[in-house]
Amino acid sequence: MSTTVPLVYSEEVREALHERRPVVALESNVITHGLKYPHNAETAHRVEAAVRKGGSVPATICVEDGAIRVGMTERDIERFASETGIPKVSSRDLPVVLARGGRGATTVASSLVAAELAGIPFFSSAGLGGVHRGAETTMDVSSDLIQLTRSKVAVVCAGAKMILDLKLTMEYLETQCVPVISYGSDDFPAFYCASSGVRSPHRIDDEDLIARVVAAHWAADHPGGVVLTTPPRAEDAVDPAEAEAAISDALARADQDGVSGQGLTKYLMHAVDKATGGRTAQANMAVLISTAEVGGRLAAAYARHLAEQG
Ligand code: PSU
Ligand code: MN
Repeated sequence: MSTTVPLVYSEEVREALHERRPVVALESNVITHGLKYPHNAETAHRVEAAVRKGGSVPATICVEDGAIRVGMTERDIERFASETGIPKVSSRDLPVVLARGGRGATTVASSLVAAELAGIPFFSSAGLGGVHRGAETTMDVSSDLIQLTRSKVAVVCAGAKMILDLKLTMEYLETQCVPVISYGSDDFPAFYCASSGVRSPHRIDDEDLIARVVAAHWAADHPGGVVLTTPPRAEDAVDPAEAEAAISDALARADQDGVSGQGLTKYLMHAVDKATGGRTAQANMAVLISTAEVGGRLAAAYARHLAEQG
C-alpha cells in the first residue's frame, strides 16, 4: 500500500503547470510569523503581484485540512494573516500536520518539499534561514539549508537574514555542494542590507545564463537546489550599523529570556523591528516584493530555456 501526499492546486496554478508556464512557489510562514496584520495580508498580495509582473504565476503554499495547498486563494491568505495560533510547519513537522488532517504555515524548507512534489522548480522569499550565531554550541542550523540539499528547487532570495551567522551559512552551503549565484551584486546580500561582507562565489547578471546554470545543475542529476540571490534595492536597504546594533541587543535579550529553537527566528525578527521603530519590518516587506519580481523573471527565463530545449 502506498500513501501519496494530498496536493490541492488553485485553478490558476493547475492550468499554468499544465501549459508549462512558469510558476513561483511562495511560503506562508512569513504571513503568519514574519509580519503583523494587516501588513502581512497586504504584503502577500503585493508579493503575488510582483511574481506576475516578473512574468510568472504565484503559488503561495500552506497546509489546510491535511492537504498541501498549492496556490492559496485570497480568502486563505486573509485567514492565515488574521488568525492567531496557526503553527509554523517546517519539514520535520509536515508529516504530522498532514497525517492529523491539520493546518499550518510553511517555512522555506517545507515549501521546498511542497514545490518539488507539485513540480514547481522555482521558489522565492526574502531571506533564507541559515546557521544561527552561536551555532557552535546550540547547533541551531535552519532546516532551510538542509532542505536545499534535498529538493530540486531554485531559491530566489535576498541572501539570508542578518540575525544569522552569514559566514557560517555560506560555509555550510559550500560544504553541502549548493551553488550560490548572485544576481546584481558581488557580495552575498544580507536581506535588509546590500552586503553581508561575504563575497559571493559567482556573480551572474544575465538571466538566461542563470537559467542555464540551474538546468546544468539538474542535468548533472544533483538532488538539491540552487540559491539565487538578488540584493535589496538601495531605497529599501537598512543601514548595516543600525541593524547590527539592534541585532546584538535582540540576541542578548533572547539569551536572557531563554528563547531558543523553533521560536527564535520570530523572536529576533520582532525584537529588531521594535528596536528600529519598524524600519526593518518595512525593509522586510519591500524586499519580499522586489525579490518576488526577480523570482518571476528568473522562473520565466528557466521556462523559456526548457521550451528551447524542446
Ligand atoms: N523571513 C522573514 N521572517 C520569517 C522567516 C523568513 O522575514 O519569519 C521564516 C521563514 O519561513 C524561514 C524560517 O523559512 O523563518 C526559518 O526559521 P528557522 O530559523 O527556525 O529555521
Ligand atoms: Mn532553528
